[in-house]
Amino acid sequence: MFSQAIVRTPAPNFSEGLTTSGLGKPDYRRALRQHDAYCAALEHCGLTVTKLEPDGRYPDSCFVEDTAILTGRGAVLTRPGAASREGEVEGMQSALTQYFPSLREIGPPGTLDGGDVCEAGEHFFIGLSQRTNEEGARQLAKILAALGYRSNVVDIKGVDDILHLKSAVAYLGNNRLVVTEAMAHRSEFAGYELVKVNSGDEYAANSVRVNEHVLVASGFKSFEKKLRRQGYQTIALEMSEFQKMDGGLSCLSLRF
Ligand code: CIR
Repeated sequence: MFSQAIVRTPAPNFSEGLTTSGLGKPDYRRALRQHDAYCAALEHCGLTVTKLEPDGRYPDSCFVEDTAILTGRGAVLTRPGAASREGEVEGMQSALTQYFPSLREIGPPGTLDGGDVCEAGEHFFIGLSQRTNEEGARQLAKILAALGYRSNVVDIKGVDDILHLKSAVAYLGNNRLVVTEAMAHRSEFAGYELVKVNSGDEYAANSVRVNEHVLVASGFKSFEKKLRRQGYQTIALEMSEFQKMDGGLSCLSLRF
């Protein structure tokens, strides 16, 4: 069960962040409204939400998930793979120390984005991507092992159109993973029950289980129905302005 979330309000220069989506420039006012609705949904799921101030030095800083890995046994500060995002970690460090007094960290030449790390109970999948390199993954695996967790890497560098592992994989609990078609046949996920998103609906894969609910991006009715048929209570959230910046639901918060 999660009881807390940390988010950072998008800064007015949010549209100057990194993106490959080709979906156009996000509307700042609408992004703020979508962010408010996201925070309200987390509160509805029972979490206390800490909202950090917008930080215009880093236009991508609302995507807080990339700056840290939080586990039940300790936390790790990342070293984001995009140079423009490296400085975001410092701000997260000060927000996290009250909850996690001894923070571990990923050091150079390792790089790792939190979006590449998918927790599945006692196991962690670590994506190797354009942002997370082998050294970053190796350092994280070592830290996780010291905390008593298992992990393995999932190389996604050859998978088209995904920024991070969690763009295509989400853990629902009870040995169940949401996956896109591209990930459904990967040997790393054999042994899990797979909930597939339809081809064309890939953006829906980045869903987030939060206590009794699953947050899903709005506009993917058939995926939402599939989750409901499996007994999940879903909350659909408008994400259009974050999608334009390559962001999904999970990246907007750190949950613990
Ligand atoms: C970036 O390219 O870093 C941001 N514009 C989007 C980061 C999304 N983060 C995530 O999916 N964990």
